[in-house]
Amino acid sequence: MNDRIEDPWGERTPYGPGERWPVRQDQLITGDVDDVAWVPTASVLHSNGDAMDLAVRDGRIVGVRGRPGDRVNHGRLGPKDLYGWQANHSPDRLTTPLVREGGALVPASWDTAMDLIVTRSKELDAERIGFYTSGQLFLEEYYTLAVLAKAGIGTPHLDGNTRLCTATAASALKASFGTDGQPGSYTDLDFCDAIALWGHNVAETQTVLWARMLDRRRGPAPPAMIAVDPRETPVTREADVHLAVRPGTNLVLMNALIRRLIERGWYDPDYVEAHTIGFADLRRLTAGYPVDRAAQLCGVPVRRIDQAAEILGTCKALVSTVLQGFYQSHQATAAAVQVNNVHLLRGMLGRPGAGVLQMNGQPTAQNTRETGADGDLPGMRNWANPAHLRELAELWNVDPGTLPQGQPTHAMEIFRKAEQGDVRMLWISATNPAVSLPDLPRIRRLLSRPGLFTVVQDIFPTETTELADVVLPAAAWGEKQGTFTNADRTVHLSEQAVRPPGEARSDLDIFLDYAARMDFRDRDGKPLIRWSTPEGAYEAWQACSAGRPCDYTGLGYDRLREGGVQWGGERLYSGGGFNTETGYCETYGQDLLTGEPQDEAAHRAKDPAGRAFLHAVPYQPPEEQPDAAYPMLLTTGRVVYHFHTRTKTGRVPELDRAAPRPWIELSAEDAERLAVSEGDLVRVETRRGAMEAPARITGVRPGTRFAPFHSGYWDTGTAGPPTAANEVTMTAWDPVSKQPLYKLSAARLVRV
Ligand SMILES: Nc1nc2c(c(=O)[nH]1)N[C@H]1C(S)=C(S)[C@@H](COP(=O)(O)OP(=O)(O)OC[C@H]3O[C@@H](n4cnc5c(=O)[nH]c(N)nc54)[C@H](O)[C@@H]3O)O[C@H]1N2
Ligand SMILES: Nc1nc2c(c(=O)[nH]1)N[C@H]1C(S)=C(S)[C@@H](COP(=O)(O)OP(=O)(O)OC[C@H]3O[C@@H](n4cnc5c(=O)[nH]c(N)nc54)[C@H](O)[C@@H]3O)O[C@H]1N2
Ligand SMILES: [Mo]
Repeated sequence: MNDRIEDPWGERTPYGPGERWPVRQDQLITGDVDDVAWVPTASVLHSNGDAMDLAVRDGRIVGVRGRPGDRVNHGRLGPKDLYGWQANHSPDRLTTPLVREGGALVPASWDTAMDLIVTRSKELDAERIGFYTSGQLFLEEYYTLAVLAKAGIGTPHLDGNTRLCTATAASALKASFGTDGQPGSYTDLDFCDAIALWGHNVAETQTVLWARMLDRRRGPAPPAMIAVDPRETPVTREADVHLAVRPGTNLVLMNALIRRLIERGWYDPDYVEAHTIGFADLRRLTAGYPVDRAAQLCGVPVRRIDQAAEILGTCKALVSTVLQGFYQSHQATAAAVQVNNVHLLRGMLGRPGAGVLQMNGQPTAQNTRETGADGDLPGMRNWANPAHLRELAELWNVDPGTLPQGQPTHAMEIFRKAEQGDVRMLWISATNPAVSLPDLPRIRRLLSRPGLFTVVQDIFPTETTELADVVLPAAAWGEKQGTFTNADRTVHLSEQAVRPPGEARSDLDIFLDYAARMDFRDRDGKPLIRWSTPEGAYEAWQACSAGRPCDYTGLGYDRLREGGVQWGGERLYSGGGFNTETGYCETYGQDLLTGEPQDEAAHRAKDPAGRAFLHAVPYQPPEEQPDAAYPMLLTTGRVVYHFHTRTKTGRVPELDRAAPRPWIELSAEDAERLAVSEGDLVRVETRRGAMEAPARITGVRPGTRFAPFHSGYWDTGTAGPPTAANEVTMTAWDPVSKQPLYKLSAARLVRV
């Protein structure tokens, strides 16, 4: 194997259209291979779901290998997966509960810690208690949390960090197709003749998926490639057409592309007629977006938009992927939905090579959404549909009135309630908001409020555990059993390979312990939560999912032991029927400009009857615009070697060495104007705060800066200059999905 730090994608194994992607098994192991036991799992450092085995010797993980037979990766692994498991052994793992005493966190027994939490829970009304969870736990853990929060406590304040991540994927899928669930499959890459990457730096964020794309590009009859990104990245360098749009103009571009498809007749009128509603409005609205107007607003040449339109309009089988360049911007859902529109107009769904992936980011984000740990109702049920609420009440054997009614509280609102004193207990699991939420000065302030009781459940000390009242030590991936579902609906079973350190417990066991101590009961006085193992939780979830789009009933642990399986089959919507029946859909819809929910009568009046919605939305400029004081745009994102707030990858020597510090990207012409040289320490300032890092001169759009968001103060010690990008980002979100606008701040840059 070549050096996966030097070359994150590994050797090419070219293949042609309709052929099977060749196997290439990647492996990294310390010591002798012959004396290890192999334990199956899948990657938890991105959403691709790469299947792998952990090598175990003497009760310790000593390496990994990709699983050649798995449908997702055919044996390949990326740099984070090859090296990342070493974080499990970090000497500073949390091994006992901690409680705050006289200002400091001190070790305590599980009884002491849990008693504090239970006492506080019993003192407070349901609406005073909030839960903020993750996209990195296992399905069994989310489902248990969702049941205890909704039917045990009865609070509407439950959400995941998936709000920051793929809330827009869910919103866009629901808005167009009626429910969440990816229409496409990774195997579409084996058949397509065009790939469009909408705000997705797939080369750095899903390295194995990128390897599959590159292998098609190096084989016979390669697919064309379009990339939309204001920066130069490995993706944009490979693409045939790179649209380096000004941040915040995705919707203008999409409207112009759609106008072009319609005016050139590059659409399938029979498919549109039979399977969609809204075409006339879409045609009327996009007529206002001629290519030259878009070129001006987006800051890209007319010719390049025309080239992209021609590829989209004339290809035979298109794969689109959409991610944070679209989702973390204003009008996020409106823009993401236009990608669905392109596929609907061209009938590019439900057949080999034609698919949309409204991507996930975190490894288990799909499950947060499916199980309702993001606040939605479990099983892609509709919170506004009383029949769906009754189904759940029946299943859990509780009175429907005990479940929270109405719209669930989204994460940004939960934090606002904590700031205002409406939420008095906040239980944070497997996420590090003191680095990952926008406007960190505000987040630190509100998490430190004396009136707020904060529980933080993590595997390491973090910027967030530092602010907690109680810290609970969790078992990590590899130390517990459970399932999770990747971005193309493939479900993997992850087995327990080793024991957790010290007194750390699985997140499932922690939630079960809490439910038992709270003595949650059903209508007949029996325990509300009747399972005590991962498989028991999974079986309860299977029953909950029955008859819904994400039906897991055929996918028991035994079946998953044979390898990853997709729920819903290879592709959704093959027959052209969508999940938009009023009684079945997950949402009655929202105004995509304002986010205002529509009611059942409005949905019924449209009579979608299994047809998909073509939504038309006018562009509005972002609220925060560059001005004299803050003349440029800052956008933020990821680098290939690090995962989020670096709690794992920062503890892995190979990965830490590859990118020990953040940086700030600017174009050569801006650097010259500002007299900044490569490596100079620079400072980005916004109305919220400042961050400092060395300058990097790159192919980013002039007028735009980019900073990775990975580094909290844990990296540098509290005394150092601020390195987290979220010191400068703002508290603002897409009105439909409520996903924050990490990709868009007016800022200025100064040399330090
Ligand atoms: N190495 C690594 N891989 C990861 C992760 C990680 O932390 N590290 N995290 C995982 C998770 S949770 C997620 S959500 C995914 C995210 O995966 P991506 O979405 O691919 O990652 P980002 O870097 O956040 O954003 C993608 C691109 O959006 C571009 N962009 C910025 N502003 C705009 C804009 O206005 N319009 C357009 N069109 N593009 C814009 C940025 O320049 C960036 O290159 O990655 C997953 N995989
Ligand atoms: N500026 C800016 N900010 C962003 C983004 C951006 O692009 N730009 N992206 C956003 C996105 S897409 C995301 S997904 C978020 C990610 O933001 P976070 O979720 O805050 O990031 P992580 O560092 O992954 O935090 C996960 C935490 O869970 C812990 N953990 C890991 N495994 C387990 C486990 O099994 N059990 C428990 N209990 N704990 C565990 C880790 O140690 C870590 O502290 O950041 C968001 N913030
Ligand atoms: Mo994410």
